Amino acid sequence: MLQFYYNPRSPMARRVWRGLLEKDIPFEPVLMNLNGDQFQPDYLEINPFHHVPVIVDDGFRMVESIAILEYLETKYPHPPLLPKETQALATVRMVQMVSTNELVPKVLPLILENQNSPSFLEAKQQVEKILEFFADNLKNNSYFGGDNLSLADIIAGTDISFLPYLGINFSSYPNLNNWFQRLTQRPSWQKTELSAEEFEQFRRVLMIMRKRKIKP
Ligand SMILES: N[C@@H](CCC(=O)N[C@@H](CS)C(=O)NCC(=O)O)C(=O)O
Repeated sequence: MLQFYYNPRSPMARRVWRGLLEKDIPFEPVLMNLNGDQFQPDYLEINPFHHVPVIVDDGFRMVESIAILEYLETKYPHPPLLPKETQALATVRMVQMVSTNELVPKVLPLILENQNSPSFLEAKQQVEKILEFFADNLKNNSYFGGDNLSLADIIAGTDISFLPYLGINFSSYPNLNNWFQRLTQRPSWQKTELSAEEFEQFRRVLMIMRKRKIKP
């Protein structure tokens, strides 16, 4: 059976977790305590970069959340998480890249910095720009690729899900707000989303990791 190395607080692991649940792929969860399990020699053999998530499927090892989701899409094509139509597919690819390359680098300053600090305010401004971009690309569709959930929804939806806990909500963008509500109602989300209390614990763990100079 496919093994899934994860920690429930890791957003990158939650991307893959949600993909597995949406596709109803049976898997064996392997819980990693990111306080040190990731540096054990056995794990470093599986992932020399000491990150979660990792999957091992029939002996085939994969790291990197997006690459893993792409692999799952090819190997377990039903239900599809990529649209077929050219522009819809291009939008999905673009949104997942924007989320990864523009939004994710702003996560740490938003979570860890004082809310009046220049780096927090700069990150917040960038996030507002990203939310506007997402809303423009979502248009009046239910999901970024059209009527059905796609990898872009899983990736961007996971990456922005902590924002409401930091006082950044989506109310200026009604279509994005409705999309986010739609996502949070899905069983895959309800099983994996962090509560406000769990988010607070996550924030504390990040602070400890930063002090110890571990990359969160
Ligand atoms: N680009 C990687 C990033 C994975 C990553 O940064 N994982 C973090 C948790 S969100 C981690 O495992 N941190 C512990 C460490 O690096 O020691 C991916 O998308 O899978």
